[in-house]
Amino acid sequence: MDTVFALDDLLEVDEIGWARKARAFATNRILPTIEQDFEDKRFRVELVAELGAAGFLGMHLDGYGCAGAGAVSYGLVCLELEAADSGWRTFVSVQGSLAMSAIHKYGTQEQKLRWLPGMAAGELVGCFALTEPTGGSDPAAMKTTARRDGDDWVLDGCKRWIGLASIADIAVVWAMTDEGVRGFLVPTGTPGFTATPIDNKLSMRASIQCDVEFDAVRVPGDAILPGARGLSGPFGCLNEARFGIVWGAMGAARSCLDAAIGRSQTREVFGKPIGATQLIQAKLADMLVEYEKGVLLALHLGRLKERGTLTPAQISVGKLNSVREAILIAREARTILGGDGITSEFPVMRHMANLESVRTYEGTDEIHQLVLGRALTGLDAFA
Ligand code: TGC
Repeated sequence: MDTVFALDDLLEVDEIGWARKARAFATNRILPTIEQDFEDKRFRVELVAELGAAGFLGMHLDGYGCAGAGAVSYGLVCLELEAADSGWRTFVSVQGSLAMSAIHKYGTQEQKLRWLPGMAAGELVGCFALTEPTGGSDPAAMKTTARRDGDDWVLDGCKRWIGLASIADIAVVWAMTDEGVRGFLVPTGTPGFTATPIDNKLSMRASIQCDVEFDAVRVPGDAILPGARGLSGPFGCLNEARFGIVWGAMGAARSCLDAAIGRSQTREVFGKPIGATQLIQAKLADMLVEYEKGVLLALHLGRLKERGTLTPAQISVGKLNSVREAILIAREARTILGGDGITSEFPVMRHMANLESVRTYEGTDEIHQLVLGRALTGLDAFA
């Protein structure tokens, strides 16, 4: 099921090319094993280099081996990958939108040359350590510290829900210093750095999220990202990742809608396919309307991003809408599938479970509501 509004008519030829490439990757490399991988809690690390070879890692960045593609192309790739599984879109987000973006935006030339080409190729993996065990919504309250010791920095503290940390080569770590929040590049082999995968997840099971500890982790003075000062540093990267989610969640929604349409044509109840009943058609129509609206909103935000005018509040509109509606579409799809909808014969429960994570990371629904409330009223309701 592609958009009934002929989305391709609104896209450039190269954008359609990126989308087709990502759909082929998802179809051939992710979908054949994803149900079993989800069941087995298996992250197929061998696909990382293939994603790099396809040009998907840091694809919206310029130079250093990155593809330099437009925002809409990047969004379409996120949509196609997340139509297979949110875990793989998350991988591309953490690597490209968070870790690589941080180095690209705030790093020295030396740091960029050291890390970005290998990360773009999928030879090196990065992670982005911001969220702490006490919660992710208020990074201003972070307890992880970095203190000067001679020419070095010494980091202490804990982070939680850090994607890829146990397989990462380099961690972008946000820590409180005497001069506020700063970012550091910490090779994960540094003594005192420990990453432990969180094992009891019922969502995002085909991807890796970790607890991370810093026990007197010593890095040289030039490990600091000089271009990032204060929380605008990590938030600038979260903007990139949230933008990818605006598109990605619609991919999960499309997959659920596809499953529901297909099943409605074959599942017979009361002597005819349920797709021939008005109740089911009404559900499918409502799901389609929200999917089409979500994709068109994503495209609008993508065009604003390409023009350089996209604001954080506009990203909040997109993230809030896409994930919320994708969850509703997944739930409605499940009802159309009946009891079979709770099995792994269909992708719907897997998407539904994954989307609960997507709803929570990169700013919860409530955080985005408050960002928008502040934009509308000029009044800050966070504290
Ligand atoms: P506030 O006073 O609003 O701002 C502090 C400074 O940050 C700037 N800023 C932004 N800059 C760029 N983009 C944005 N979206 C920005 N939002 C704020 C702001 O201009 C200010 O700069 P400056 O230079 O004046 O200091 O800060 P606040 O503490 O009141 O923030 C409020 C709030 C709630 C919006 C913010 O804290 C927030 O967005 N919270 C949610 C954080 C979040 O999304 N956490 C989840 C991260 S997911 C994760 O860590 C896992 S990574 C994925 C993985 O590994 O799998």
